[in-house]
Amino acid sequence: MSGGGVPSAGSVYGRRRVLAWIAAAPIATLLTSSLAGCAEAKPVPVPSDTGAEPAVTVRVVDNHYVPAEVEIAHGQAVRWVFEGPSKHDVVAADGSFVSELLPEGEYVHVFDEAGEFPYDCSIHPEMTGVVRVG
Ligand SMILES: [Cu+2]
Repeated sequence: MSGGGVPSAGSVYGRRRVLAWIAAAPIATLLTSSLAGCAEAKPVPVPSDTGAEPAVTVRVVDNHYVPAEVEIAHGQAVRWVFEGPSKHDVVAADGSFVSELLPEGEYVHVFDEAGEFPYDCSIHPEMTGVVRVG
């Protein structure tokens, strides 16, 4: 007698292939999502509050925010002055203020809510700053 209830070698092989694929799927998903993280686009720029009178000015000079930490009262504005020659930007971790990449010029943002607002430069992750709003 041949066959009967004994599975053929082919079907055992097939089942192993499926199990291997299931085990590999989460790894593939992780790889895909970490790659997507690298390619993550910067948040949409938030227009500069150009008319506002700034309470403090932060210089954006290669490759630092000076000073990196500023403290203001709520309702006040911070002005970032880009001094070049490289392009930089100001990108809030929460997306509440986001400038264009600028070689020079300025960006102003009015902070209406109290809190701590960390930010960085989208092309120089080592450039970090924080605005503390009392
Ligand atoms: Cu930069």
